[in-house]
Amino acid sequence: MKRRKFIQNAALGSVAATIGASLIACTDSEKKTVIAAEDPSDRKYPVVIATWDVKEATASAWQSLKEGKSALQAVIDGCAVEEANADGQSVGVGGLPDRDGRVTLDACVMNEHGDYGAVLCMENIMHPIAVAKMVMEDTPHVILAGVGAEQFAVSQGFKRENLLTEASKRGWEAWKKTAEYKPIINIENHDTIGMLAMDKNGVISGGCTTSGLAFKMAGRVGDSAIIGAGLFVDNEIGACTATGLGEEVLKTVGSYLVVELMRQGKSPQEACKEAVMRIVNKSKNYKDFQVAYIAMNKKGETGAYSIHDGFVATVYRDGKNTTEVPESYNSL
Ligand code: SD4
Repeated sequence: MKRRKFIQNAALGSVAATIGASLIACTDSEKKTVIAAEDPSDRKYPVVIATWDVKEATASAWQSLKEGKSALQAVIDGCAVEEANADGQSVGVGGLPDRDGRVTLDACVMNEHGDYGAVLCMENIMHPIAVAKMVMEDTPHVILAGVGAEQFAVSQGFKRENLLTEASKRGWEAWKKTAEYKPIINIENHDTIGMLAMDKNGVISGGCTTSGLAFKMAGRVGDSAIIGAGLFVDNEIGACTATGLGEEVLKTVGSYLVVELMRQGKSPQEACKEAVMRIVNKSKNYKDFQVAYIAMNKKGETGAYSIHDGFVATVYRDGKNTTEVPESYNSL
């Protein structure tokens, strides 16, 4: 497939820069005025964007938006498609296990109010993203981990099930022969699902769900469910979510960084690129791992950037569900 720039329109970039500059100089109430005063023809929403080639997931989210459900519910419905897909070996059922053979899941959500809920290292529950929403809405906490998260899920009516499929078990048994821990770049071209949705009123929410890195140490938690790392939503500015080697995303608080860069006037694509470059510039071994960000701003413009080729994003906009090939730093 011919590589093309994800969203790169010089005119849009300069408009974004102008708006960003005005936002920096504005008070909070003025910020809302700036956004509300935008020309409606400039709006690029409703829109859904997700990491990797997950057209069924984005279609489900789009359908939910069409039915008038909230952006948050759309994200949960979209991510649930991949959580239930036993063929996907990095999310939900079928996820590759840790080195002890346990499938442990991380997931989180953020809504337009900046509320956040997450589950970490949870076993035996197929839909961690739905549990994360309940943590956000129905508990006094924002994160539940391990056995406590599982118990909470069961108390909310989720059923316990075995998430280790025969295929993933075989993968684990094959891995044990060498037991060499080496995260693979762009594993199976389908990975952690991070999803951002903006409804027809410009309201943004996001979610991220994963089984984490295959053959990780027991108890390992990555970026996906950690606010500011795997996901960040600021309804006044935009949102970002990540995929790839979570340790690197965590150390640079990647998704928060992308949103803050958009606040300063960068387009989603420029902001994703700068956040990726922070990692590239700090890590001598960036050639050995992948990190990718996807983002949207308050106008519904989207962008993405990855360290290596091979990352794709799925965007549903104007009734069209398309796989986009973002720019990357380093062609493999
Ligand atoms: C993690 N970021 O647990 C996740 C895994 C992932 O592509 O996205 N892999 O570190």
